[in-house]
Amino acid sequence: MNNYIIGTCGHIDHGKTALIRALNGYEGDTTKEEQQRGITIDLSFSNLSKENQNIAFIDVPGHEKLVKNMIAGAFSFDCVMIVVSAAEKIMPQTVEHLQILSLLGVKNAILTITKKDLVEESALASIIEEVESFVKEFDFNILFTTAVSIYDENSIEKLKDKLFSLNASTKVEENFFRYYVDRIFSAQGAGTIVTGTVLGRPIKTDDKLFICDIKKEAKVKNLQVHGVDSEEANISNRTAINLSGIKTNDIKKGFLISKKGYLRGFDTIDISFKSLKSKELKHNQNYSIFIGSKKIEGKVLLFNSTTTLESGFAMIKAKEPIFSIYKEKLIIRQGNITIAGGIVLSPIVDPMKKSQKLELLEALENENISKAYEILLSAHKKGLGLISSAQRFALSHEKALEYAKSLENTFIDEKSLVLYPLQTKNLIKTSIKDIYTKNQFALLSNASISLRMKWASENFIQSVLDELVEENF
Ligand SMILES: Nc1nc2c(ncn2[C@@H]2O[C@H](COP(=O)(O)OP(=O)(O)OP(=O)(O)O)[C@@H](O)[C@H]2O)c(=O)[nH]1
Ligand SMILES: [Mg+2]
Repeated sequence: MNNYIIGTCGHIDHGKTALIRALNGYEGDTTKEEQQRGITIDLSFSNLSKENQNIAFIDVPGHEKLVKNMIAGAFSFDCVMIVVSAAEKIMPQTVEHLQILSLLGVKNAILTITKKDLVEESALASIIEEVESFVKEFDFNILFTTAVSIYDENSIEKLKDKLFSLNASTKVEENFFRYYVDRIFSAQGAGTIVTGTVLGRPIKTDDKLFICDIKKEAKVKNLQVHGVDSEEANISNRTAINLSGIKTNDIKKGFLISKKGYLRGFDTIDISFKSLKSKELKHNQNYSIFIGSKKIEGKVLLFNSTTTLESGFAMIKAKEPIFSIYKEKLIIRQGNITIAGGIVLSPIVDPMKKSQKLELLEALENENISKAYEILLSAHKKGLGLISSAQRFALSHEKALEYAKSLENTFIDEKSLVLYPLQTKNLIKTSIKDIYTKNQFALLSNASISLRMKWASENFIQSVLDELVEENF
């Protein structure tokens, strides 16, 4: 099944929700508050399918005070439908949404001019041109531009056809399942149900999942993909998971669900960032960090402790652990103001000298993974786990192994999945010689030595023993 997520963006009242209703009949804005105020407040999710194609829509609010809700949906867009009213053209939240989407790295875009019935037909061409030239200032790949009215069925049908002709899925398959919870509810007889977008690898019914934020396991009792019962949920699928073994009250919006053993949470992470035009990040100030559908409060510490910066490296010191992966995007805001966008460079922070850290961040920013491995290995003399590559470098196991094999002066233990710098052998050698000098009758085996040096794998120790034999020791 070919599927992708198209999310809306645009200023309040420009017709996002009405357009989705025209496309698939879905009635958004169903809560009492939404109906009273006549605006969208939280995200809504709906579909449009044809044959083996499914488009999942995420509709976002346009209100300036609700940008936080918009971000919680935008991180998972494969493509954005930029909705601009022909009557009002570009407005403040059109701009803010475009900025946020650019910072989140969303590239595919469809430009839809709505409410074309409200302007003279003769004026439409120049309106389209004006809006298009504004949007082109951003780094989007505009797949097509169209003008519609919900009262002109023909324009809606044409848009629908074009949407089905796209192949807009953009997500890369990471090494493991990741899923940010965006809604939680309980259903009579079923128990806890969460909804979210599948990132990374698929899941199946009966799979055991791990809720990172509360370190609890839960089992997949049932799955629904785009509203239909399903055995499996794949990348970019909007998925409802019925979880067993967990109470509804235990889960909150923004929690990250994964499989056990892949992700570690850290309350400090390293990022690179870029501020919006005429904005800056201030050293050691409090900000709200939006990552996935989660909002976290924390301080930003600029790497070189200047007072303010428009772009550079920084450390986020959060009030709770962040379960992020390499290259994951985040948005930095202060109150209701969007300040900057960030890219996670080190989701796992290792203690190291500042100069070494700078080298590591530069390597990670330039996607020089071999160099990053090298630097990390020199900081992890007692072994660097290969499993952590999934989080550190967003690499599959095979790719991580390939990189490891290309490294010089490195011992790879493929069984215990640990890398050691070759020079660490000397450490083990010295210790063996010590034992032997003290007691010539000591029984030395890889197993007995690994009891003393818990960080060293048996294979690694064996390779040292083999060398000692070769050296006639
Ligand atoms: N004349 C005309 N009115 C439209 C059209 N599309 C939407 N509207 C009207 O515009 C108003 C706002 O539409 P919504 O779809 O709620 O706007 P929205 O962008 O979802 O608003 P928020 O979610 O609050 O940001 C409603 O009264 C719609 O009926 C259109 O093509 N023509
Ligand atoms: Mg709406």
